[in-house]
Amino acid sequence: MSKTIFITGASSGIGEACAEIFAAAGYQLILCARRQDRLETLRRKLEKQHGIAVLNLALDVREGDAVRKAIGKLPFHWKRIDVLVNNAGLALGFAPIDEGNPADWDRMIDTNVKGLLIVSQAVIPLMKKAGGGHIINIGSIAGVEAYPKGNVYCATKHAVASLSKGMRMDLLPHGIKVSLVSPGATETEFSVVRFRGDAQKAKDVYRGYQPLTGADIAEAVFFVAGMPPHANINEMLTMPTAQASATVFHKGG
Ligand code: NDP
Ligand code: 8X3
Repeated sequence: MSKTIFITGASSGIGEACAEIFAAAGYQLILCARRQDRLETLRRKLEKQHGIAVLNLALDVREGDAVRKAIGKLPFHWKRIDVLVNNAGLALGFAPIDEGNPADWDRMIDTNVKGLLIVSQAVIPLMKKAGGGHIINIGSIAGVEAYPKGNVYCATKHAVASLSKGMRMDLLPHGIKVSLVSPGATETEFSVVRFRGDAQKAKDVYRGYQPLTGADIAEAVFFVAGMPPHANINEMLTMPTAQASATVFHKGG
């Protein structure tokens, strides 16, 4: 029987690339994001290319009732979720703490931290019932070290790192693995969102060096998910070769 993976934030970037790599390996996919049109296009493409089944959930991970209802109503043969990738997330703004926008803080905390909790809490009972599973949280180099003007985004990713440790302890007796995959600079729509559609500013983030792609991180997630049942990669930090820390890059090399 083919395995099932549930990916949040599958309409773009790292999540979309995860959908591609797991579909190619024959997984059934449950894809979640707010932009239903994008999910539909992806569903049609992957079902045709790989002959697998895709179930789309047009959901905002911040909306607890809607998430719980959608997961509660999953058809019987979609209830065995082998892997959950908590990937939906965003940064908004790039400003010193005293100049930050509290509405942006709310959205980052609600999506990156509370959204991950809401989805996990809805999926864990299904994994427990099945006797196991694997939760892969997408952290960041921003969850390893803070950087100037990254304050609240970095704090949310530090929270994801800490929650991954706590979840691993709590879920240990249930055979549920918890892994943290933390990317460095990855060229997706991340910076376009952060800079509110300013494509030039977003492009500048990746100028002068080769950033990671969503596909690079999908490879890391796929590797982590493919470990044998008795082994778990607790944490994996994957960086562009030209990036040594959150702030140290070799540009123009
Ligand atoms: P993208 O902007 O390309 O993708 C973000 C995805 O998250 C989209 O599919 C978006 O879908 C989804 N999303 C955002 N908010 C919500 C929400 N409230 N409910 C459901 N889905 C949501 O960025 P990335 O692929 O780069 O980001 C994926 C993850 O990787 C994030 O957690 C990010 O913090 C992390 N990361 C990214 C790095 C980078 O340099 N790009 C580096 C380190 C970590 P939609 O808008 O359709 O809802
Ligand atoms: C995204 C990477 O360095 O912009 O998590 O925070 S960074």
